[in-house]
Amino acid sequence: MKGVTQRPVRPKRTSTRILLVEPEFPLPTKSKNHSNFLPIGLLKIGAWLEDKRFEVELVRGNKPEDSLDFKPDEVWITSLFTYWSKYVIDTAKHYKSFSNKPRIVIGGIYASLMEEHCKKHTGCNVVFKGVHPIAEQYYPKYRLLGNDLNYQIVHASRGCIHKCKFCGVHIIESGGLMSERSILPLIAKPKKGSKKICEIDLKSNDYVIEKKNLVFYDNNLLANENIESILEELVFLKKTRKIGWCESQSGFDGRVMQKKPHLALLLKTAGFKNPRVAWDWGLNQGVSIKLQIDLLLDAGYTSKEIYVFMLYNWSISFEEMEQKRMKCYEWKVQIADCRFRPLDQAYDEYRPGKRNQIEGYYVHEKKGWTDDLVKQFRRNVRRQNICIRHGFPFYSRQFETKQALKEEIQMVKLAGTLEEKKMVMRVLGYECWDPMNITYPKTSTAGLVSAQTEVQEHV
Ligand code: B12
Ligand code: SF4
Repeated sequence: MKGVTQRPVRPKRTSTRILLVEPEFPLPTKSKNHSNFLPIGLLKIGAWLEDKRFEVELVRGNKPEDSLDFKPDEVWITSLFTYWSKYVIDTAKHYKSFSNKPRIVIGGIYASLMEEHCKKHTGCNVVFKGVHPIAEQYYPKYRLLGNDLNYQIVHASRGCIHKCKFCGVHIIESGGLMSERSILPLIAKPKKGSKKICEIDLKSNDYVIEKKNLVFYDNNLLANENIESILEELVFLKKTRKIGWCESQSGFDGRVMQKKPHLALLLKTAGFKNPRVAWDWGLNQGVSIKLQIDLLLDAGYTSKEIYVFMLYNWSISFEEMEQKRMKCYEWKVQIADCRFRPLDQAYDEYRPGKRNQIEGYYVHEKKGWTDDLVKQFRRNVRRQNICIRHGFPFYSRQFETKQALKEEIQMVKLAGTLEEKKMVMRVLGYECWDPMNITYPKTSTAGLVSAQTEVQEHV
């Protein structure tokens, strides 16, 4: 399609001023500039363009023409989840209407997964698909954000060794697995007058790491071919207090960890917090998930620090998801629930508080999911995570919202067995949800879908 390219897009020769824009995505205010949401792609593009002497400014959302410091010749917009396409479309239309008709370029995740949709609905000049090879060489220009962060985002690899059916990584980062060799060039800068960063010895004092905490955006960090040496570098930096904590936004690939069990201890010693493993397939994967959790426990993590990613509203039935949830309760680990959306889903109007939501978001009806079941599973996970975090044997809304009196809570605490506690709760007239039961929505026709599922794992 004309106007869609995978070749590294550049500004036009005649352009001098480039506006970088992150659309006004619906993020809770506290998430802005938080490790979860940062326009990292634009920060690298900004570093590259400034290096090439373009005038660059980064803004969020749709700024009125007269509020900007300059009249942009080009507007480069980033995109994120496909189901947030409307924010990108709205932003593109806004800047397209500027009096000097700037050239509009769009890249990022939605642009890479739904390039034709993006071209058609935004009316932009160029849709760029994938990772930008020139911008990739640059250290992100955090200064463009205008505030001081104590963490930085790192990609120690691109791509992945797997091709899971529900995942878009093989399209967005289509070159297969690309592993970085060393962490230092990715996170540090040479001191003035020192050698190039790639020539600097880790044990020397010739470099500085300005942002001490590291948030990894790798799809599959442990699959990196050099993962041992990278983790050993991190262990050294941690021990010498040159870095603080590390966190991987994606889960750790438990299959890799089972093959290389020593990685768990390296992760812990390198300062990785809140480790997550993914349990996307059936209940029969439970034995292996438990082994992975045990490796993390042996490495020194507590069970409630560990999260299990679980994809739901997908090819695993509600009943089987509930059984998986209860396994996590037995193991006392928390669940990070991920609601499935197809890779070409251009909208998501999911409303957690609304019952019988007929439309507005994707429901995987093929496997028996309904709006009620989706919302019930979410609710069950939330209540269970509260139980795990606080060590409660059951969940009660009256306890959570502090409606119960201190004396009543004390009465429940003093009751010996779980059954006795439940009885006291009944007498008090309070809700008492036991995580160890499959919990259907009140209106459900439960049990219609088989509990065990055979799924095709790869595309
Ligand atoms: C880290 C990550 C997260 C993090 C943070 C996301 C973020 N950035 O804010 C967290 C943990 C929050 C997260 C959550 C989820 N995620 Co996620 N996540 C990712 C991951 C691994 C990286 C995303 C990212 O930020 N990359 C950084 C990008 C934008 O920057 P960059 O790569 O350095 O940018 C380069 C290029 O993109 C390009 N570029 C970027 N912008 C621009 C602009 C221009 C003009 C140009 C020319 C180039 C360009 O050039 C840059 C330099 O090379 C991706 C997988 C992937 N590899 O993309 C999944 C991914 C985006 N996530 C996905 C999903 C499904 C989710 C969840 C919905 C999971 C769930 N069900 O709960 C949740 C959603 C949360 C929500 N609020 O709705 C899907 C999205 C699918 C879709 N339909 O859009 C992906 C693609 C993974 C998958 N399964 O396929 N995620
Ligand atoms: S392991 Fe993760 S990143 Fe790799 S293909 Fe599967 S879901 Fe995507």
